[in-house]
Amino acid sequence: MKAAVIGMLQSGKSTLVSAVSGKPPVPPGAPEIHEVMVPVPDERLDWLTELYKPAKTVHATIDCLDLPGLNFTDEHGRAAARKLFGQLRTVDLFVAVLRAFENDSVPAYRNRIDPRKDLEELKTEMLLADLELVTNRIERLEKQMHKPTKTQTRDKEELALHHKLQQILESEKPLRQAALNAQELELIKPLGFLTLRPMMIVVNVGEKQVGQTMDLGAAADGAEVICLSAEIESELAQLDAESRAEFMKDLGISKPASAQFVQSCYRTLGLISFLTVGKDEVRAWPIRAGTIAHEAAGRVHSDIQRGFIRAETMSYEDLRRLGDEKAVKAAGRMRLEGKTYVVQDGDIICFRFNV
Ligand SMILES: Nc1nc2c(ncn2[C@@H]2O[C@H](COP(=O)(O)OP(=O)(O)O)[C@@H](O)[C@H]2O)c(=O)[nH]1
Ligand SMILES: [Mg+2]
Repeated sequence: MKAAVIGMLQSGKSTLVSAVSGKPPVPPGAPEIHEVMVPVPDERLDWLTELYKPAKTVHATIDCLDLPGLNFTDEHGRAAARKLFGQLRTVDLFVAVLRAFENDSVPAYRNRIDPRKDLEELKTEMLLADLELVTNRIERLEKQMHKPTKTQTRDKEELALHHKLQQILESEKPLRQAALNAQELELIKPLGFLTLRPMMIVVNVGEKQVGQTMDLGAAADGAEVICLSAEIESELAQLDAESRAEFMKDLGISKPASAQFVQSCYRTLGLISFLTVGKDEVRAWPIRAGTIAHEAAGRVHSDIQRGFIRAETMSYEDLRRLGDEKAVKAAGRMRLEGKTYVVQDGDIICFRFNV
């Protein structure tokens, strides 16, 4: 899963990515995209590691792209933003980081601290980028229409669809609100529209606003909004567990940013985790909710999917309650599931296969 962390210049993106990944921050003003793996904290893995004592424990990860800051105030900035948008057409999720913190030594974008306006500007620019894309595509397809080609039926379908998308964008709505069906989505997939992707919002608040929530009103478009101080969180991430817990209590922070951030990403993307256990490895695997056992097997290995026989499944809750696998079996709580079983969050699965 790839999440692109976007926002205006100096909104705290790199500080946030550092806080959630535990890696040192990319220096301000860096012009490149930095890919940083963010492990998904999961208490279940900690407990399972105690039980199985595996050679290694592997957390699910989210790939975060820490991006250079956006600046739409001049032509140079707009061109850079357009180029950057072009590189983000295959990400799964956008995380918009909005500045709400005061800091006299960090110049504010457009000399204002207004997360709602920054969000509106960002959304408008993403809409415009998509509108340009759809308009270009329409032009191309219309030119092609005059020539007899093998793909004419498909082109006609696509053209009609793009006219529909153009209308939606012109009415200032993101394409994720277009209620497209699976076939339509497949047709436009290669274009990678930005506003088709889900978005999650992080408001980077000042030290004194920690613990408060912020209402972004209609600007948020129903997206999930979390408020945190990237600066404080990145300092917390450097501490050992004990002093971190103490500081968090003092500051009134109930959950560290890494957990909040990842949980929001997970919810926004509709992800859950299934688990595998053994002497070699205890591991969490991220999948979309609704994934069936046969597909889940493919995540582990293509051979396992190909030779799938069944999925021996127990729930983490049962294992935790009953203590070990033997007790789970004795209690009749070990299930044999087939290919079409819909995998649940926290399922511990042992795939039986034959190749
Ligand atoms: N006071 C304060 N300063 C922050 C906060 N987050 C980031 N900064 C500062 O703002 C500057 C820009 O942060 P950075 O993470 O590099 O922003 P980016 O350009 O969005 O990646 C740095 O000097 C940070 O120390 C915050 O929550 N509070
Ligand atoms: Mg940065």
